[in-house]
Amino acid sequence: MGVMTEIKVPDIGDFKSVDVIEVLVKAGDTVAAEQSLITVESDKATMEIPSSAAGVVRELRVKTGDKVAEGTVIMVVEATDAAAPGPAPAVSAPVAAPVAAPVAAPPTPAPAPALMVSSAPATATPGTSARMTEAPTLPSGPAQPGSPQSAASLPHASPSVRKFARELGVDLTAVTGSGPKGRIVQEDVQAFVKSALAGGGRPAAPVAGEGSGLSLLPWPKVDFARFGPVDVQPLSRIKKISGANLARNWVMIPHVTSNDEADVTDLEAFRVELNRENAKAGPKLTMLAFIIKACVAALRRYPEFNASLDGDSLVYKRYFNIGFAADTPNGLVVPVIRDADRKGIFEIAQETTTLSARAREGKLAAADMQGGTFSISSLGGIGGTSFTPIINAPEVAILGVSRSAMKPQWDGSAFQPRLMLPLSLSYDHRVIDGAAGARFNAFLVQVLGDMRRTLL
Ligand code: CAO
Repeated sequence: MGVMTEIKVPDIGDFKSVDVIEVLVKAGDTVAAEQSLITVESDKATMEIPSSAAGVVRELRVKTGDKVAEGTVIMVVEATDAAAPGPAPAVSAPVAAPVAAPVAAPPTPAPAPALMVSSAPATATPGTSARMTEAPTLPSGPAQPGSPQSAASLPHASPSVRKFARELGVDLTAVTGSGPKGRIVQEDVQAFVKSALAGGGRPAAPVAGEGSGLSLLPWPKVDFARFGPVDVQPLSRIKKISGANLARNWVMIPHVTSNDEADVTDLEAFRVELNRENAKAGPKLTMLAFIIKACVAALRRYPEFNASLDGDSLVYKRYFNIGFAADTPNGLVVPVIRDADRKGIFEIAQETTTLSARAREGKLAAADMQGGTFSISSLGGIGGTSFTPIINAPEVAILGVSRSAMKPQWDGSAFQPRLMLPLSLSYDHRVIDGAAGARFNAFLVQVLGDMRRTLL
């Protein structure tokens, strides 16, 4: 039986307690001196801890997720003749494979005594036997093609994962990390390769002219607390769900937003008059209720706006369910007025009032938000002159409404003060041509200018 040696975490500089994020060997493995045993991570850095002795791993004392500090025993190694230090340790062997992607991590440096494979400048206290890799802070803009990527813009991954990616020719900037703080783990690289192979693509970065995936850079990681005090609040459940939907819709739908203005002077006077007459009896008539009715008329006239894409087909819906964005303390929700074509202005006004109250109380049922065919996002009560509403997939268009304002309008002989309502129509350009978008808006302008047109 050989001599048993405890392998301990060495002096790791300023880092008192760090997380074990990878264990690179298992009981029974033969390790060489300087071979990386575990990867640890602090708030700001990752590092691999090398073995200070050669031998066979007899006892593993740490696992992924443990916290370790200087002096923590990582494992017990039994010295054997066969385990003499070799030039090519199993885990940190120099990488012979070429780096396929131009922005992959730089090649592995020549092995240095007691230093791990690292692709970033060392920041550990001199004399320690572990080299630190600063957790990358990524630029918000894209890397310049062909330019070497600085250590500060490297994706967040441990050195062994970088090595693994290099061996497979994977550009880590194209891989989404599933580990804590978005760290890329080995499984992410494997999943990336599998999906690239399944799609017939290549794991390396896309080449100009090839129609491949988005290949986005990982999200910038910034230690905000370095620049001043911060508060961290978890996102609400609604924000998480709506955020994921908005992000998908924004990147997958080619949006075009067409802006116009409707003269609602007469309509507003009519609305105010009706509200005065019905002050005690009915619900308050809102501009939104009239806009919903006007949209139904426009959707009847231009049915492709009331449709959804289904593969290579367009599904035209013969019902008119109009969603409206409601701002709530917990985030945005879109309740739906069903069969708005069969409802009068008072009924629609009553429903929008009830649904938005329920939305603010967090009491909407799932069914209240389903089956929409077209949406309206009205910010008119708040302000603004125009904006780009994001299409609520699988719908193909959404109308944004901003604050109406008195503006001078030329009537052919003089300027007249008129109440103008800004309309911002976003539509899916795969389904709707620019001319159709402008026509839809122009029709809405006509209808809102004279609601009698809804009778036609
Ligand atoms: N221009 C000027 N004033 C307007 C207006 C417009 N386009 N629309 C409404 N207003 C005024 C109303 O006249 C009313 O004023 P008074 O209180 O003096 O009568 C006030 O704004 C409130 O309007 P309202 O009671 O009619 O409510 P609404 O129908 O405009 O809004 C709702 C209801 C649910 C749409 C709104 O509460 C809301 O949540 N809006 C935000 C939607 C949102 O967040 N969209 C962004 C999504 S991202 O695309």
